[in-house]
Amino acid sequence: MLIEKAEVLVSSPGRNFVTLRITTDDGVTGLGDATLNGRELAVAAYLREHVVPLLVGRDAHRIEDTWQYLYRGAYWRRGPVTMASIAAVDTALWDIKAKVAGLPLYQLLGGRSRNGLLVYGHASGAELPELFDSIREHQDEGYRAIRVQTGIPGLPSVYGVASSANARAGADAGTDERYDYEPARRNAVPVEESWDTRAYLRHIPGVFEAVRNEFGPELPLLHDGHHRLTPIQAAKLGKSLEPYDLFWLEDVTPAENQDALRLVRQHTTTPLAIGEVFNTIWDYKTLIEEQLIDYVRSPITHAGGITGLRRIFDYASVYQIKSGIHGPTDVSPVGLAAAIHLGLAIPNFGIQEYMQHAPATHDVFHTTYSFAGGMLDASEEPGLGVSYDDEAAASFPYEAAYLPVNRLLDGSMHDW
Ligand code: EZ4
Ligand code: CO
Repeated sequence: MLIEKAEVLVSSPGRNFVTLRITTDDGVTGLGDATLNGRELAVAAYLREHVVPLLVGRDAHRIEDTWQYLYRGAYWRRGPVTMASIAAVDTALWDIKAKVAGLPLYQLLGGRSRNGLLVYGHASGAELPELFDSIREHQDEGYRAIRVQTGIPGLPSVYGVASSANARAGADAGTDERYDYEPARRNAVPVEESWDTRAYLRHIPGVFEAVRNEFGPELPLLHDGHHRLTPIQAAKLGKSLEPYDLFWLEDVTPAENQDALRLVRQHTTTPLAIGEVFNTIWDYKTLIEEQLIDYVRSPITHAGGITGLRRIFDYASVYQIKSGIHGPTDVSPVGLAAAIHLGLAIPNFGIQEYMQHAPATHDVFHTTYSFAGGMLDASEEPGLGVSYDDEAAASFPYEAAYLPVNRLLDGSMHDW
């Protein structure tokens, strides 16, 4: 079974997505997600110019060999553009293999280890009353675990806080509003936000105290620090949140420095999750071997596909570290479906992030996975169970959109 064609599909149904579709000589197709928020066209070019020509004529069944060929064979290894491209090829080939077998993909990954995937959703509010409403709305939709993000006094806009109108309705293309729940905006250049770490550290513990008082001790709560703290600030935050029993505290320090987590770990028992911007197993080496984290956050889309991420999870499982796959709306329904299949099969599943895609996204990506009772599950359709509607995609052309950048109050650039 040879690869006959590979198409790079760029569309913007609710937000920008890059999708790879591989077709074999006997007409079987597979999909892979290669969306890299704010750098979409770099991945599309990498795929079109440097990967697609290498794929045509290869044996579609040789998934591991193709992965090694694209990883080792590039000479210039790793990085989000390369690894998102490899991820798309890998996912599309798994989709094809499962379709040929006539089985849902999770069956090829070892079969079902659980009935479904516990997910968490994103509640947010500028102030406590709005946050409480958002938590209740999520509970009403079935969510059984909730990420909590709030406004910070003195800062006009803060990561993770959706404007309430958009959080309910989703944003329309071309408006000045937030871009499909997420912080990226359709704009030729990134918007600038401001940041004050001391104000954040003063405010957040009181927010969690209020949420626990309102919602009780059982509800699993999560929080995302979004890479903004120094190690000692992160240690202080983890310690100050201990009374509120978080499920996890995410991305407390900038992700490049694995050693930073050593200091954080020495000071707090709050569970730590990291890795949504990591793309290979090497980014986790110190963190996993020294047991400095509790959850691995990379998505299939950015960490070399099912082949790349499964290897990271196997390594993590040796140290009782679990999965916490990134599931924002900037991972396409193809990337999410792949995460669901992998999450059903692995022994060390932790939790799956789930932000629901906009209706326009589902006009292009027809999905078969289900969300009920706070759990995601794959369908029994062979492969990933997602198809791509070219006709619908034609009415959603790419439009530049960027994540914001952050400045401290004195104007210095800071991590966003
Ligand atoms: O900012 O996916 O945990 N989720 C996150 C996301 C990221 C975006 C970046 O593209 O941190 O909201
Ligand atoms: Co995050």
